[in-house]
Amino acid sequence: MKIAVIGQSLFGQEVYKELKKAGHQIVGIFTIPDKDGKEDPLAAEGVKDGTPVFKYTRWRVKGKAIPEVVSEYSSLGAELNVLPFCSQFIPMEIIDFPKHGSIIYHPSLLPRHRGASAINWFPRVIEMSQKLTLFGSTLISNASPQGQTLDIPGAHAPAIVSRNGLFLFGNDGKMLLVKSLQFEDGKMIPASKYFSSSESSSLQLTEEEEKIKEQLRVSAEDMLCSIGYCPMGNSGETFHLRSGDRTDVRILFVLAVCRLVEEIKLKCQGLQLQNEDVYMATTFGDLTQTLVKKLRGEDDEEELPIDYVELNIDNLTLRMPHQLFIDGQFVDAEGGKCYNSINPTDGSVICRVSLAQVADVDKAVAAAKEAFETGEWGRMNPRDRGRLIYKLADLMEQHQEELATIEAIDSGAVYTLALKTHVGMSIQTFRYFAGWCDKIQGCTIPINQARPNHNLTFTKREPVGVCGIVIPWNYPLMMLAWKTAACLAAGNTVVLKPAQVTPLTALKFAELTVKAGFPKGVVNILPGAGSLIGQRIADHPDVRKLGFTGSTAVGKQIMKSCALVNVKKVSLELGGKSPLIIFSDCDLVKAVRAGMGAVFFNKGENCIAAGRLFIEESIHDQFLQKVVEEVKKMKIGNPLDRSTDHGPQNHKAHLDKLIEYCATGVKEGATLAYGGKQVPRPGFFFEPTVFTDVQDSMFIAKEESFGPIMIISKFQNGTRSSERVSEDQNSHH
Ligand code: TAP
Repeated sequence: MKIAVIGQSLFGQEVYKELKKAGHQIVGIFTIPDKDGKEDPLAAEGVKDGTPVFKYTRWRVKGKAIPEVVSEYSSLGAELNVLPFCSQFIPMEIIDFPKHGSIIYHPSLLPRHRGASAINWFPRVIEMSQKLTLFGSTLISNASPQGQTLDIPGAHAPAIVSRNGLFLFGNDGKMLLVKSLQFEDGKMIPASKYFSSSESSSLQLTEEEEKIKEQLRVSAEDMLCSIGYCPMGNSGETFHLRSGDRTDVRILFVLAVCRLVEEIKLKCQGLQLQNEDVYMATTFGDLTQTLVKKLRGEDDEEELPIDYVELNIDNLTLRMPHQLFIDGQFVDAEGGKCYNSINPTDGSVICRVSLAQVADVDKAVAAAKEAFETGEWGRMNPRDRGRLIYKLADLMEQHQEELATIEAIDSGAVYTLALKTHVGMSIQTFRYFAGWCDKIQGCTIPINQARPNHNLTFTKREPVGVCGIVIPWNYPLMMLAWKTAACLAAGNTVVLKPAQVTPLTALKFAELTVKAGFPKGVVNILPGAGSLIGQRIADHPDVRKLGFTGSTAVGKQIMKSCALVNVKKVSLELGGKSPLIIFSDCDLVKAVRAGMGAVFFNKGENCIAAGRLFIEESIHDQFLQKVVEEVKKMKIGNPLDRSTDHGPQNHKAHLDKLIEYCATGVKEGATLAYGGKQVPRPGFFFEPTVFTDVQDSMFIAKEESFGPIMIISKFQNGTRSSERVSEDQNSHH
C-alpha cells in the first residue's frame, strides 16, 4: 500500500521502519523542521532510505489549509496516512484525502483537533462491507478469543467478534480489542453486537409513550441548541456528533448528554440511562426506542435460566441452584455426573448436585482467564468493581435468611449462629473488601541517595489473574467470603471448589453474583471431590494463585503441586490444636463459659477451637464438675429450632471420625468424664464430650478432633504448662 507517514520522534522512526518491513511503499515522510540544526529521527531515517522528506513549519494559515502544501502532499498519491506521534495541526483535507483515510497513533500527545477518542488506535476507515470507525481499543498480547470470525480484506488474519468486542490481529501476534463501532451513517454499536445489531425490530409506541417522546424531543433539542447545533430540523432526527468535531464542542456535548440523562430520569419515573445509551443512539428515533425498551423492562439482560430446587422451610421458600456455575451459567457437569447433598439433621437427601469433573475445571479456568484478560472485569475502573461488590453484599443481606437456612440444612449450623456468623460475617467481609478496590496502591522507593539522583523506583500492585480457591465444610459461606472477597477486590477472577459435602450456599452465592451484575466468568463454582477437582485446580497452569483452607496434610500436598506446575502463589490456612490455659486465680464462672465457648462453638467444627485445655491442678476438679454440669444443660436438636444450642455434626464421615477419636482416647487411658457417643436419634448428632487426665503423649492430646470434644490436662504451675504448649508443634498454621 502507498503510505504517507506524518509524525516525528524515535517512535515515528520505528513505525516507519515497521511499515517498510511489512512491504509498504512509503511515498513521503512529513515531519517537523530541524531543531538546532538537528534532524528529527524520522527524517534522518527517511533520508537514509531516499524516501522524500517534507518539513513544513505549518500546514494551515488562519485556519485554512495551505494550497501548495495540500497539492504537494496530494501529488504523492498516498492511499493511507499513518500519523505516529504527530504534534502538528493536520488539516482535515489531508486526514481524509487517502482512500483508506488515516491511522493516528498518539503515545502521549493528544492533538486538540482530534478529540478524546484519538488517544487510542484510531483507524478511521476500514473497508469491510461498509466503512467503519473503531472506538475504545485495548492492545492485548495474550488471549485466545472465542467468537464469530469476520473477514477483513488485506488484514493479516480474520477478525473475531467475541462477547467482549472485536478482536483485530496484527502480524506481530498481538491483538487489538475494539469496544464500539460506528457506521457511516453515524450509528454506533457495541462491537460485540456486530452480527446481531440489525436484528432488533422497532417498537410501536403507545399513546403514553408518544407523549414521553415529545417531552423528550424538547429536552434533546434544548440540549443540542445549547451547544450550537440545530439538528433535528424539519426532516432529520439525527443528533449525534461525528468524530472529528472540535474538542471544546465535544466537552460541551458530554455535559449536555449528562443533563439530558438527568432530565430523562426526572421525566420518566426515575429511569436511569447511561451516557453511553445516548452516544449509541444515532438518531432521536433510536434514543426513543432505547428509552421505551427500558421503560417496558424489555431491555434487561435476558434472565438467567436456573433450574432451582425449591424447598419450603419455616414459611420461607428456599430456591437453590444445584448445578455447576461456569462462565455465568448454571450447567450440568461433564457426563451429567451428580451426587446427593445430605441434611445432617436427619440424613435425608436435600437434592442432587452436579459433580464437577476435570474437564469442567478446564472450562471454568478458561472462562475465568478470558474474563480476566479480555473481559469487562479486567478493564473495569476499580471504583466500579467496588460498587459491584457492595451490591453483592447488599443482595446477600437481602437473602440472609435464605442463606442461613440453606447453611443450617446443608452443614448443620444452628440457624441463629448461621445468620449472625456464617452469613453475617460473610456480608461484612464483602463490604470491607469492596472498600479496598480503589485503595490498592504501590509506593515510591528511594533506592539511591546519590546526587544527582535520576532513579525513579516504584511498585504497582496488579491482579495476578485466575485464582483457585479450595475450602472446607465447617463455615461454607464464610470460608468462601474470606478467600473470594479479597481476590475479587484486587481484580482477579475466581474458580472455587466448595467442600463436596456443603456446596449449596456457594451455588446460591453464584446466583447473587449474577444478580449483582458481575461479568460472566469472574466467579466460577465447582462442587466436586478434592482429590480430583481441588487437585486439578492446584495443577492447572493457568491458575496463578491458590488459596486453600483445610487440613495440614492436604495443604502440604497442595503446596507441592503448586510449586511443581508453575510455582503459583499459595496461601494456606491449615489445622491446629490451640491451647487454652486456665490458672487458679481465674473467675471460675467466666473461665467455664470461655472454655465451653472455645470448644463447643459451632459444634467444635472450628479452626480456632481450643484443642486442649490446661487447668491448674488446684481448681481442676471444680472446673470439671462445672463444665459437665453446663454441658448437660446444652440443648441438642434441630439446628432450625431457634432454641437449639448444639446441632448435628457436619456429615457422616466426620461423625464416625469423632466416635473413633473418643474410642482411641479411652483406649489410651484418658478419663471420659462425659459424652463420647453418637446421640440416639436420626442424623449425625454427637454428644458434647469432656476428657480429662489427658497425657501429652496421647493421640487426643496431639491431634485435632475438629468436633465438640474438650481435652483437659492438669498442670501444677504456669511455667510447666507454657513449656508443654510451646512444645506442641500443632498450633494453628
Ligand atoms: P481437607 O480434607 O483438607 O479438605 C479441605 C478442602 O480440600 C476440601 O474442599 C477438600 O475436598 C479439598 N481437598 C482434599 N484433597 C485435596 C487435594 N488433593 N487437592 C486439593 N484439594 C483437596 O479438610 P477438611 O477435613 O475438609 O477440614 C477440616 C480441616 O480444615 C481441619 O484440619 C481444620 O483445622 C481445617 N480448617 C482450617 C481453617 C483455618 S481458618 N485455618 C478453617 C477451617 C478448617 P473434599 O470436598 O473432597 O473434602
